[in-house]
Amino acid sequence: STSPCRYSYEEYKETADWLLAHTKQRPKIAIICGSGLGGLADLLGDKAVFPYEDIPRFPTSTVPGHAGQLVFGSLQGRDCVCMQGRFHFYEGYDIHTVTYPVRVFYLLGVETVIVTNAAGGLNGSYNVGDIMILKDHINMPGFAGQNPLCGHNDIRFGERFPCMSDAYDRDLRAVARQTAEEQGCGGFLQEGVYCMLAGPSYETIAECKLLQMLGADCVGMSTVPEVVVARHCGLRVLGLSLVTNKVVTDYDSAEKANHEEVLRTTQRRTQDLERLVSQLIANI
Ligand code: 6GU
Repeated sequence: STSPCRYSYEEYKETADWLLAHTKQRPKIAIICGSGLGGLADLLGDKAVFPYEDIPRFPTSTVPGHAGQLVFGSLQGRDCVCMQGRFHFYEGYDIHTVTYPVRVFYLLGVETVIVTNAAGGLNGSYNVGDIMILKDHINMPGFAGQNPLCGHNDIRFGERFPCMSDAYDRDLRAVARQTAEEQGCGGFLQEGVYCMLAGPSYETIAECKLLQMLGADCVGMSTVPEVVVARHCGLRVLGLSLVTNKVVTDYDSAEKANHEEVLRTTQRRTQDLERLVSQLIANI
């Protein structure tokens, strides 16, 4: 539920100051890795690794085997901080906790956030394995009162009523498109609208048809809260979805949305996505 002022400025600051005292790195880029896409953090050079439970006031993972850590390091000669393991609303974290790391990034001096996720394909012309650059989003939990900016607004982070029509940076999207072409990913690259639902249940057939009518191209259970908080404090955002499965819209279909297919596709494309993000960072 939304308690007003879930966290104070001083709490985020304490976390950020602790991190700044424990690493010499000063990243301008943060990467929030989607489920199964955390392998990117292993590519960083000159790593400083902080398990979430060691970071003052940082949320901790309650799920065993879901160990999360912040990885600072260098990718393509650029200092980055990488979230290996994110907090999902469906795990029971409140919406302010889900976005806690984003304000810490801001206080570290980060200017650009790259978010990745696994998503279901709603657009009929999308294929399993496609990579979609986020052009826009539909914040369905926000419609239902779960916007991470609900509650007291601390002006040190941003304004009360932030604009979201430019949430996904046009220049970063152009760099992503160009890098994808160079990497040979152009044949399975899309650009579209991501719709977040709270999950954890997958969509019914009627819900999938509804989301298609609303103009959504992909559906998932993450990313949007982090993007809203990042834009609030003026960070530039690039979002990438991996289309891990196609949603079912036919009552006669025997297909069923399932986590195993999501994992299989993630494994198949994880290297492509890692290379894309890594090369992209060199180009921004
Ligand atoms: Cl089909 N739906 C949702 N909500 N999230 C997903 C997904 C589908 N596939 C991967 N993530």
